[in-house]
Amino acid sequence: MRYSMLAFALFISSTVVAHVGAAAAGVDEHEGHKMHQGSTSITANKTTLNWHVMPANIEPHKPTTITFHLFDGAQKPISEKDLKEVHTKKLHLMVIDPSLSDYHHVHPVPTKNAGEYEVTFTPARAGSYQLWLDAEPQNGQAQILQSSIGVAAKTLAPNAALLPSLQSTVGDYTMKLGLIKPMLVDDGNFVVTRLFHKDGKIADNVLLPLMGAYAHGACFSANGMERLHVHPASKDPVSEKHRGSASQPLLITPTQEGMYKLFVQVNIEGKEHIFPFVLKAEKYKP
Ligand SMILES: [Cu+2]
Repeated sequence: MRYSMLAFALFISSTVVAHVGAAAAGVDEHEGHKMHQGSTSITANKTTLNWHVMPANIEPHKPTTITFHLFDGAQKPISEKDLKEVHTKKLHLMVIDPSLSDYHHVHPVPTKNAGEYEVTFTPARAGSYQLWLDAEPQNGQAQILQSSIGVAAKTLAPNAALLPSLQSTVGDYTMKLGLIKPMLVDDGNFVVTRLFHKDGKIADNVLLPLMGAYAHGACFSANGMERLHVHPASKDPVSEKHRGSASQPLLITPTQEGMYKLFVQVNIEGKEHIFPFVLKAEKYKP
């Protein structure tokens, strides 16, 4: 099989959550990921999800509760039963500060009020946080909702502040990223994770399933316009007893030129680890 066909097939299977929302909307992908304050909606064929995020005070190292209302195009509250489970959860909320250094992946739960959800996280920084919610209605397609909390940041992480970094150490483990070529905008780019123990040996068979996958990648563009949510293009774990290879291939298709912060979240022998990296997306130059 030609590489491009393979890449396309894997693109469909691995990045469906990140891309279906904007594609279904019939909007230009660049537009679909634009950042808005307050509330955002992306139109799908059937149920359109909207959300309204309640203001929250951000104080470093103090638990902050994010509360939001989820409703459809007719203002009807969306309850948990109206949502499909994706990667073992009904809702995935990714929270990131403007410097793209403090990342949280949390799972909002319904309150007793219809369509209301909340989740608590502990920010490491003051200021504002960007919110990216992944949700898929029973009667509709996967959607990405975006908002922010705290005092709006004037600037996002400037490109210059992020230097490419393909190696990251957390606790006893080091993860390295392998790229076969520079990462190109609007192209499928294979980025392969390789996990090593501190003794330098490759750490095979230490990855446990985490939310139905061996790895969850969250990739944020430095300009704040895009968040990609990617999973290994290899087979998902079949049972909780299975263990994954040290090499997990992620397929990343950036639409923005410049720096991307990538967080790879894995479960190493029962303990969650988040490895940060910085990648550069370049325009194709013939
Ligand atoms: Cu994920």
